[in-house]
Amino acid sequence: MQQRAVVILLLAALSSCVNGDCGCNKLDRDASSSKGNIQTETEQQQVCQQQARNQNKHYRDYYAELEPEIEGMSLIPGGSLHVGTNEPHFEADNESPERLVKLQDFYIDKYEVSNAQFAKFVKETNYTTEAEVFGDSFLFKTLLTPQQQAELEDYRVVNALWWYKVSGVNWHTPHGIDSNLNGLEQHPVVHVSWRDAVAYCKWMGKRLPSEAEWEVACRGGKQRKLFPWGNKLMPKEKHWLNIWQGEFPDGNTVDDGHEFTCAVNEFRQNNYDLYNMVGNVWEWTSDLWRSDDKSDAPNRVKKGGSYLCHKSYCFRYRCAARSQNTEDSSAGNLGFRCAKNA
Ligand SMILES: [Ca+2]
Ligand SMILES: [Ca+2]
Repeated sequence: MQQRAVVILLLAALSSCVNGDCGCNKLDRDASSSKGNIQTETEQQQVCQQQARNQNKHYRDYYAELEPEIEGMSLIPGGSLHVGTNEPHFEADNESPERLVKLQDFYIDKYEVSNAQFAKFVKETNYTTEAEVFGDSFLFKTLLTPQQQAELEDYRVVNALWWYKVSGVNWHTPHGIDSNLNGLEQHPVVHVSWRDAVAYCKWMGKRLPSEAEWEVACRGGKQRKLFPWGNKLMPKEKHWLNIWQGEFPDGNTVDDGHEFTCAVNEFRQNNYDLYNMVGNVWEWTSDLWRSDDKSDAPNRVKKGGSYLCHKSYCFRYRCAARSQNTEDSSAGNLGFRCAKNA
């Protein structure tokens, strides 16, 4: 009988929370002032439910519907949710239109996968990444000496001459063939292809997030915001993400403290307790860029932008922004995080 009473109390508490009595509405006041509708309420409730789950962990003993906690992951409430935008910055990227997607509850990693985590995977499985098989990966020019840049002039990416294809570069040597992982253990693993990311997530009993899942997680229960925390790039005059400051590509002032990657737990960005969703490294998603692409190495959607993004040429550190790479490609600013069904 005691347990039943607790369950009833809990249901009453959750019900009042959903009705807005727990103060969650304050978090989303600006969202509700946009186009108030049922979806808006759904998205407000997301944060509310998430908070109820996080604040009332002991209720799990009594309330079977609450999902168990998974270390290092956040539970993202599903529902009918908005993705995309009607105010695209890059038309060709198909950021628009805004649309509703229906999602089940799911888990997503709080952090990008780190070098230490990927090293454990490689140690236990002897996995060889695609960059190691191909024998090269793409490096940003400031990681090369002027002499190396001159030697590798013909190995630059057309239309993006700051990228060099460099032999011997892979996840072990993220900053060039003479580099190593010392001091970068908690930084995101890079130079990993989409297939490498899929293999890692599978080994973890997880999977890559779909683009819609990634974007809903990025939005943190808010609606029609540019960034996971809102529309302002630097609330409280603080840096909220690792991107490029100064002139691109020849004058990074490093105002945010990071010329290249930062630790995966550096920038907490939203109410779902997610870090570095935007900025730091791009993140692979499971989606094809074009659903009818039947090629051997189709383009896959990547999200979030990276430490190399600058508003002048790559304003893609927004939740709705998207880009693509072939699934066998790798670079020094591209990593991933995993998801899991709830
Ligand atoms: Ca930076
Ligand atoms: Ca990221």
